[in-house]
Amino acid sequence: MTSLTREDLKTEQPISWCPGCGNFGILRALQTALVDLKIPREKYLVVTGIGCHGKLFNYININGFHGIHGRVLPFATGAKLANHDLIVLGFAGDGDQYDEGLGHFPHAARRNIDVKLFTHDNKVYGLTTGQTSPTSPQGYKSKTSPGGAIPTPINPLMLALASNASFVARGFVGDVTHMKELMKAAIQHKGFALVDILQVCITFNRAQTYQFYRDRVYKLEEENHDATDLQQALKRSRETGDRIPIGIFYQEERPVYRARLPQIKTQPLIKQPIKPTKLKQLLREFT
Ligand SMILES: Cc1ncc(C[n+]2csc(CCOP(=O)(O)OP(=O)(O)O)c2C)c(N)n1
Ligand SMILES: [Mg+2]
Repeated sequence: MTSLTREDLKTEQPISWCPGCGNFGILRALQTALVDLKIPREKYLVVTGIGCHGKLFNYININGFHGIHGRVLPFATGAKLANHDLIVLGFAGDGDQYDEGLGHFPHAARRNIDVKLFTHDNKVYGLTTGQTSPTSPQGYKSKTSPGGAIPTPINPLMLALASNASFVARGFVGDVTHMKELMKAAIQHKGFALVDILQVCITFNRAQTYQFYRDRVYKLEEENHDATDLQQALKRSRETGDRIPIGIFYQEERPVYRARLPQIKTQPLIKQPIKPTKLKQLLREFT
């Protein structure tokens, strides 16, 4: 199959996200990005974490792996190294990626593992009913921080830039067409790509609403941003107040991790013949 339609990408699973959830925008952007790219669907692998975002696995008719909490990047990395012909798309939550899975994040970025990471950054633990997350703003009130969150939030874009990520972007669920273009750019980028998505949780996060973001977001490409300039990218990534930039902050060409692995230079690992180890010989050697 060479071309896909949105219908091809739908599944029969009833969608259980709350009506108005920002995840609908992410699903729609993904469907339309894949339709636009005209790449056969068997080329893709979707890997999701645990949380409301993880249900995306059930709603997109693409081969997938619904992993465990915080482990999108290890699974995605393993899949990519085993079969580098796959285009590996990871979908993680803010809790999932920037709390439970935080340790994996800078390493995937600095290795330039060729996976695309889309984070549903709703600034709240959605599925477990609204606890404060690592990206919740300081002072954020929830059942786990009734007096207001004490720590400052993690800034995923600064973290990605400081970890030498070769593609760093931010999208907003209130602008699906723009987000779709970011997804396409990330998928076409050779190397690790982060698209942190401002996703609205209408049920538990009553602070970062659609209107909150509509009043603040602006597009980098409309302000002469130079995405090859790391200093500019860092400066823009620090803007978090009344003006919140969306778009591509930074992009650079750098060899991907697997290109430096001699074992898989000629063909993917899964296509290589299995040479059974001579067990007896090994046992003799090590006993
Ligand atoms: C190891 C582990 N710890 C905790 C949980 C419980 N848990 C399930 S979903 C979730 C929060 C998900 O929040 P986030 O990643 O932001 O996703 P969202 O629901 O907001 O999309 C937690 C803590 C779990 N499933 N596994
Ligand atoms: Mg969340």
